Amino acid sequence: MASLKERYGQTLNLDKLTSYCPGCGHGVVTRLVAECIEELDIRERAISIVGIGCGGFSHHYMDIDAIEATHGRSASFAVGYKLARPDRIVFTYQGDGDTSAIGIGDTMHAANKGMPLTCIMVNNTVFGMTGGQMSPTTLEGQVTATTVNGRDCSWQGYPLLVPEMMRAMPGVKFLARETIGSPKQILHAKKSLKKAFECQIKGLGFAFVEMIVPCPTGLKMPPLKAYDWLRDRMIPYFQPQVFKDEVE
Ligand SMILES: Cc1ncc(C[n+]2csc(CCOP(=O)(O)OP(=O)(O)O)c2C)c(N)n1
Ligand code: SF4
Ligand SMILES: [Mg+2]
Repeated sequence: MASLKERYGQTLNLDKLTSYCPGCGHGVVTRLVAECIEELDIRERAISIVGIGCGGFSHHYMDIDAIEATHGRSASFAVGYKLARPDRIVFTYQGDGDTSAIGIGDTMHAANKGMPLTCIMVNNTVFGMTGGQMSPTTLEGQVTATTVNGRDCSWQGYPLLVPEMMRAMPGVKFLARETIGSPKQILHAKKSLKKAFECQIKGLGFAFVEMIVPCPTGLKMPPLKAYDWLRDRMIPYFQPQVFKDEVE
């Protein structure tokens, strides 16, 4: 019988037990990223720059180089690293809080520079790691640890649509929002993640993929209910689409 390494390749580290909660979207995204790296044969060149949040453990489950950036600063770390080592395939793996709250300036300026980088934002609409507080992407009316009566957009602002904010930037060459609510959506998401890496391999410019996923613990729901919530509440607002594809 084939060993796990023979079946799944070198990138996915199956020796490590995951820290993700049952039903957490990070598990699926981490797996997809590892599969893309393996299939593109870039494991030796890839470096993951993780943010602070539950996805900050994603590099534990891949046998690749990694840097743990300070909260919100992954995109700036990536810019610096790529300038020093243009031969490397540099990608960020961050949550919605990391990318779009404390890190929104870093994210937008990195995108606007148009350097060949791959940035992955895993949006579960809460600060998962710290106990499910409101993040910039929390939906209108969504109850969180800090919006106990639901987010009131009249004074707390509206959920940020990060890819839409990048759309007009000429240096952004691949831009997509994907989700993981069904096998079909997962396969589509993998295509976009792969293109976001290919965009960098070909030296075309900045690539960004937002992944819409559930955080059952932050939502205080069992996994299946959290997936219903993903379908019924998150997807209608955060509509999956490929905004830009200049990779072909
Ligand atoms: C400078 C700084 N401020 C605040 C924190 C506390 N903190 C840790 S993780 C986190 C938010 C994580 O949320 P997100 O990026 O959405 O990731 P998730 O856990 O939901 O995947 C915060 C605010 C920190 N570590 N450093
Ligand atoms: S708290 Fe949420 S984001 Fe963090 S591991 Fe658990 S389900 Fe995933
Ligand atoms: Mg989050």
